[in-house]
Amino acid sequence: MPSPTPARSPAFQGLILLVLALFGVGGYFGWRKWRETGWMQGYRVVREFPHDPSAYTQGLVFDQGLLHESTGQRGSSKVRTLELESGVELRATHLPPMYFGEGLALVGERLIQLTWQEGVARVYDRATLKPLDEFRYEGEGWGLAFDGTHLVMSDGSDQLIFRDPQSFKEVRRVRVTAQGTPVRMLNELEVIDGEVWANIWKRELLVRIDPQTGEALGFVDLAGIFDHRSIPSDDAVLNGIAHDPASGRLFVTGKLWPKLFEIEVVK
Ligand SMILES: [Ca+2]
Repeated sequence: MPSPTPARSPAFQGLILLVLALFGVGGYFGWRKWRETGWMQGYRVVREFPHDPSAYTQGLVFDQGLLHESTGQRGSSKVRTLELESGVELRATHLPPMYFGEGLALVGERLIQLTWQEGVARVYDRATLKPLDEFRYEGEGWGLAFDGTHLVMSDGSDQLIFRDPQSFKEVRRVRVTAQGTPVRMLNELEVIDGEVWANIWKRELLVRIDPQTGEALGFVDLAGIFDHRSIPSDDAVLNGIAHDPASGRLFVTGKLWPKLFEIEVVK
């Protein structure tokens, strides 16, 4: 029979709070230092586009002037293709109600969509969104991107998992660190000029990652990009990065956000 858990004394609880506070203060000064060294970059909004405020965005991919988006929530998850300028949905395929859609990547003529806790990646035809195939994997699915050779996947931890795009088998994985500190809660992903960019869950922050070593190359602070007073939901967080390599344009949005932003990264 397990022994009862001893009650925590007020002094013990005070000690825990003090330790947490000291960690918080240390993080604040680390953050300031990063800004001063230019390791933390800012942004400028170039254009705003409409975005369906019912879309619980989990994956975003730019494709020749269109966007493909994966949305979550069991019972309403989809993969859909949108017109960038209007946000109008051109095509959509609903997921079976037990699936919670997550990251999305384009590999040739196929779109690959993760599910959160179902261990299934679904494969669709890029042009029609017709389901073609499925892969199985272990663990949670969060973000997905394609670097031209491998799929890159996040699972909410500090790890990036690289997979073969034909078999979905794991090839390797790296831990993401910023000056030795793990960067956790990596969520939606994008490969940009050989770097992996991730947005961090519940933060308006992008991290730029060296895919070979997992080292953070820098951060982009998106604080203030979206006025959260318009959508008073804790779920309405930044989640969605898409890049057009031809023009260099960069797009971001969030779950339930009524806007999608084209941004420029600035010093
Ligand atoms: Ca993306």
